[in-house]
Amino acid sequence: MKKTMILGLAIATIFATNVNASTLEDVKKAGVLKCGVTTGLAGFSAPDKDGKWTGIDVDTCRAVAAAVLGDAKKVKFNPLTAKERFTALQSGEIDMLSRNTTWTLTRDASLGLNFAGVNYYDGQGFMVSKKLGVKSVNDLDGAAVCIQAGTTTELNLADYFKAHNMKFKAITFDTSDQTIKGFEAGRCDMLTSDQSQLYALRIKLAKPDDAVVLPEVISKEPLGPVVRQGDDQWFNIVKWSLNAMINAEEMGITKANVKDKKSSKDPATARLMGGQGEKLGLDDAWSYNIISQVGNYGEIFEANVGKGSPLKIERGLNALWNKGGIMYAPPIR
Ligand SMILES: N[C@@H](CCC(=O)N[C@@H](CS)C(=O)NCC(=O)O)C(=O)O
Repeated sequence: MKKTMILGLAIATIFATNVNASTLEDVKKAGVLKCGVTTGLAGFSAPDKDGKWTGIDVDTCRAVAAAVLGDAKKVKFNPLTAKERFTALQSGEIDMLSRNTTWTLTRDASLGLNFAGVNYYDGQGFMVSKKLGVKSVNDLDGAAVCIQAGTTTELNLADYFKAHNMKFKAITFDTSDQTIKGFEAGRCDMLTSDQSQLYALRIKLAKPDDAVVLPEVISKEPLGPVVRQGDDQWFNIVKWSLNAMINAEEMGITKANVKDKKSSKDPATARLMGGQGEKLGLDDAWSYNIISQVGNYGEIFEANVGKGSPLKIERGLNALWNKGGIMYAPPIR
């Protein structure tokens, strides 16, 4: 067992007895949701110049605050590095983690944590300086690689190079800001991270066009919100807050029309609009509050990482299951 895993387990065990099992009660009492996010990654979770956080992960936190507290603004964002994120959740420092975190067996089963769904299907990619003239990662045997510590990115990189009989030298950083600066300063031949993040990082370069994203995608990175094990009610609340946004998109319920949909005669729409709160320990307005204050999944995607954002990422895998993608939520009934 790896040292970090043993540490994680030990912390999970110590805190399991101290952390109140009812996160819902804690959040209601505090009047604010403590959500763990990145230290700053455009499109996912980043503070603007006035300190206002935006991003698809930020909106996932806001959806839970809207469901639980009736107010999407009642979130305290806690910036965390990749290395810090699981300990912060295990220790009770945050109520949920929403920080481009990949769902893996090890994280789900041995850290005392539960993944509550997927809010972005990603995969690991590579970015190189255009002047290297490289077309594929397979041309990069012996390369120095800028990478962030405590990520699946590190593990996949080692797997891929081993499987292709190639060598690399990892140049490791703690934050994405340091990683991109290292790349820009020429400390490495390439930078690797989740593909979505490559686009987010590329626009931070003084000359974004001098860097190219290579075609290879070497892993599956299903990213989603995470909670502590041992609190099924809270697990359900986070899970169904996300599911409500995905179902709303599928049913054509948007921030703009949700008010009219409230009186809809369509049974499925009526169910999403009310009557299910008690099962989650919430007010019946939970899902209405999410959609009216945060929006449906398609809306948060487009605003943060899609057409309405500088990243301009296509829906791709993140399109709904009936629109060519794999984004799929169980029904609300
Ligand atoms: N999805 C991967 C990678 C997540 C990750 O932390 N990626 C970096 C690479 S850019 C990041 O988001 N950093 C943001 C920060 O430094 O706060 C994981 O869960 O391990």
